[in-house]
Amino acid sequence: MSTQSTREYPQSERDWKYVKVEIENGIAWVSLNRPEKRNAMNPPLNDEMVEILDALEVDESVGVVVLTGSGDSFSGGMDLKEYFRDLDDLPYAQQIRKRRSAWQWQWRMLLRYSKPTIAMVNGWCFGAAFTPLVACDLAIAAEDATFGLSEINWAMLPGGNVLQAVIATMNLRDAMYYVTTGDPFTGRKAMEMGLVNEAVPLADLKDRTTALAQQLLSKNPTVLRGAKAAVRQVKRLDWEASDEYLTAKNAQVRLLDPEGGRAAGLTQFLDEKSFRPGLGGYQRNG
Ligand code: ACO
Ligand code: V55
Repeated sequence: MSTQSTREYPQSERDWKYVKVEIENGIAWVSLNRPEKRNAMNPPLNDEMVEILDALEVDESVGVVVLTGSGDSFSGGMDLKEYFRDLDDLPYAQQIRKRRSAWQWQWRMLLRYSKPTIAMVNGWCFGAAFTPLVACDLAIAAEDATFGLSEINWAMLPGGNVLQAVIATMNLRDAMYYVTTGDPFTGRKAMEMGLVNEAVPLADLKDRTTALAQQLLSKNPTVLRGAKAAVRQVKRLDWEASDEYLTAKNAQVRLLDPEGGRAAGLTQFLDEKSFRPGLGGYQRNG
């Protein structure tokens, strides 16, 4: 345990080779950092991302994680040489080992992450980049960013759970169209289809993402963690199971919340009359 830092895992900000991590005012800016290869994801980048997400999850100085890319690209997808061609020549067990670290961070870890995550799509977003994009809770794109499900042009179908991510966000007609044609589309179109929350001019992208991250930082983290987990789970449950789950989840959140946010909110509304949800005014810990 370090004596200079209260952080349990200060290595989250260490010098990574293929990823840049900057922590500022509670926001961890995680940039895929191979701009000369348009941030294509190769096996060592994937290994680093597993370690980084693991470290940031327990880093007390971090409340929100933003995933983005260095230079003019979010990510050009899997590295066609190092992840596909080079792995084809390895024994199957070794291929699986390398593929697992891709899947591990791109959807397994992000889908169940205990802190809110925002994908900030600054530029090119192709193929396997859709998986972490959708596995992040929220997404904001530059309106002129270019998206594409280009797998069809490599005589592949969107594996690595790319298609699962597509179907979780886009409707069947749009999914089928872009998977079969491989046509590129803009950030604006991505917003219209519900693949991202918002599309803004590139010049405003970082400010808008920062404002959204700050809004999330102002919420009760225990409740936020429960709410985002519930959004993912309820989608897969029927009405009876989801009612049971939500009742249990609310009880869990109430028990775990060190701030006692539920009682505080009710007091502000019912007794102090200082908070009206439609008018704002709620003070955390108030
Ligand atoms: N895999 C491997 N290398 C890549 C990838 C990739 N996915 N994307 C870009 N690169 C490399 C290029 O080969 C080039 O390398 P070099 O400088 O050693 O020749 C370098 O990155 C720069 O790329 P350019 O194509 O020169 O850059 P440009 O700005 O003209 O175009 C673009 C960017 C549009 C992203 C283009 O690189 C591209 O189409 N990349 C492939 C995108 C793709 O189809 N990805 C999906 C792969 S399938 C999957 O993810 C499952
Ligand atoms: C893709 C991604 C994969 C994979 C196979 O289409 C195909 C993209 C992230 O891993 O193993």
